[in-house]
Amino acid sequence: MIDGKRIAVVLPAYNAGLTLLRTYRELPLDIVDDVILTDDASNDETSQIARSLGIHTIVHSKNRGYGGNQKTCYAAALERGADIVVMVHPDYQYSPKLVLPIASMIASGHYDAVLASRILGKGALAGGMPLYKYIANRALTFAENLLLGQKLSEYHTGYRAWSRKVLETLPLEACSDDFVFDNQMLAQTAWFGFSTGEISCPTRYFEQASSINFRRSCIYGLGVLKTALAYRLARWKLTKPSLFYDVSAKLQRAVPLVEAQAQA
Ligand SMILES: Nc1nc2c(ncn2[C@@H]2O[C@H](COP(=O)(O)OP(=O)(O)O)[C@@H](O)[C@H]2O)c(=O)[nH]1
Ligand SMILES: [Mg+2]
Repeated sequence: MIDGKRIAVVLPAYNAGLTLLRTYRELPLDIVDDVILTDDASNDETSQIARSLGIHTIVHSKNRGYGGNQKTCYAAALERGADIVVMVHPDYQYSPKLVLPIASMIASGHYDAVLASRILGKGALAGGMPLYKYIANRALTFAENLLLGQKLSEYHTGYRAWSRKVLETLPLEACSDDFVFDNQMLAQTAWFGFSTGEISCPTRYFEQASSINFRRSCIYGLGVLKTALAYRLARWKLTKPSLFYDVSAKLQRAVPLVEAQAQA
């Protein structure tokens, strides 16, 4: 708890067996009330390890994709009463020790969402981020800041936090089940007028922490540009994309959870 607010950490996992324990061990469990892992049909021991650690574990019967996995995470966190939800990749790429300051920024009431940025503080290249990913990150961020009217240092981190209000308001079911989910969610956050803060975070690149190849990264990059353009056109009232207008697409709480748990 922070200031009487219930803190959940959600871990969207895919083949995280080799890094989950290290990630979990560094969580500040004294202030974290709930840890939830959703296993997107991994081929390894992810769910067994998660259960052995006492983590609330949900297993998808088949691979839904990175975005689909996060939808399950957030639905579960809301269902279990979270006031603040911190999402961190369980691949030990980001420092779990920062959950306290990240969640505190939301508990303060100043921010609705918080991103742990690898770009603030110059840590990305030092942490081993490949140069092509760094350049793409900077270029996409520049374009997005222009089109979304924001001033963020990056939009691509796998470490982010949300207030309950954000998760209950955004039409997250209208977002993709693929990697571009992260970006669409941030565009929705801006669209619905929520404020986003940032904190700097060290990053680590090693084999198990980074598996997305060049081709998938390019698909993601194009999706990011499409999302930012959609936002700008919608702001200019030229289009009404479901990403921003389909208010019926709020997170379906029970349905995916029942399906996921029944198959576990
Ligand atoms: N649900 C799901 N997650 C995936 C899949 N492939 C990768 N991920 C996760 O997506 C996240 C980002 O991928 P990662 O390879 O770490 O990217 P990078 O760190 O940006 O190079 C990680 O937490 C992966 O476990 C997948 O097929 N399904
Ligand atoms: Mg990673």
